[in-house]
Amino acid sequence: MRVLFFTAMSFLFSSVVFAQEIEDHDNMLMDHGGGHLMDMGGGMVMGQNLDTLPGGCDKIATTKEITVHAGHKYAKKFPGRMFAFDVQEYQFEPCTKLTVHFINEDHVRHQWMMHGLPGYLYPKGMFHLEVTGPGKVSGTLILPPGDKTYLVHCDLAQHMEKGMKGQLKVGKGSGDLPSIPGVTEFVVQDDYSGAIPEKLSYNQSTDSASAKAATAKKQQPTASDDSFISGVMVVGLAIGLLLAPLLAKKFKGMTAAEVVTYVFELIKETVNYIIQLINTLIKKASSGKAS
Ligand SMILES: [Cu+2]
Repeated sequence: MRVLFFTAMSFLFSSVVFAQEIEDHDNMLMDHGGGHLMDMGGGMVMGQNLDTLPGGCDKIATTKEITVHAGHKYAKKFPGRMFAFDVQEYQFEPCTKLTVHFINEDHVRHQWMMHGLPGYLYPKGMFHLEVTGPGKVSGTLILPPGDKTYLVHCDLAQHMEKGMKGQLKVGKGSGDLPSIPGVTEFVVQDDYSGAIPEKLSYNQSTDSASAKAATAKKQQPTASDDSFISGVMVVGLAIGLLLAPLLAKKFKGMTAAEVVTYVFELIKETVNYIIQLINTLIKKASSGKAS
């Protein structure tokens, strides 16, 4: 009897703890129409479609359910990444009715957003689940026909770049998307060697990814070089434009030799003026000290 009591109590306790940790939004969502469901607690579903067949689907081919976990802890196995889904790649039959249970395990906002769906069925071609803070939200859509790879990601600033990115293939898919953690190569490979990029020895690297990155660096001038050159050019052009009318007036009717002489005189005068100025300042400073 006591054992039963303790079992019951611990079950109750653990379910309370679980409820506090992961908030289930599914029963709190309000249907706003057009497949848009939302509650005040940060749970949201957009592009929900329970029964409208996409063009080209005669019937629902099969019904599937997946649970997607999102959180910082799933990124730990991907060096340099901050957020991730627990699974990066899915594949389904065309015209599958898919229910996604999305569980956010972080104390920030995360999304599971799918792109490239038919716009006549899904607003902006998106199906989108969102939870703020630890919580769960579920949504359903019907996948289109044909072979296509769809991007799934979290659209919050920098979350995709930090690893929260995956792909969902319908049928055979249409190839692989870049920068899917653990699936495909990064588009821009970060370099953690600590070396200053400009001084990198391009031949020393045996790692193919960093060699590729090095080649890319070699081919393109760096941004700082570009801006320096254009900066000098802009200043030069501005000075030239300002001085051109003045000089043109001054040099009118002069021969080349006269112009050169004039410019030399100008420089000499300027230098003399600066020397005089410095002398005056030194004199002032020393007389100040003496008195
Ligand atoms: Cu996120």
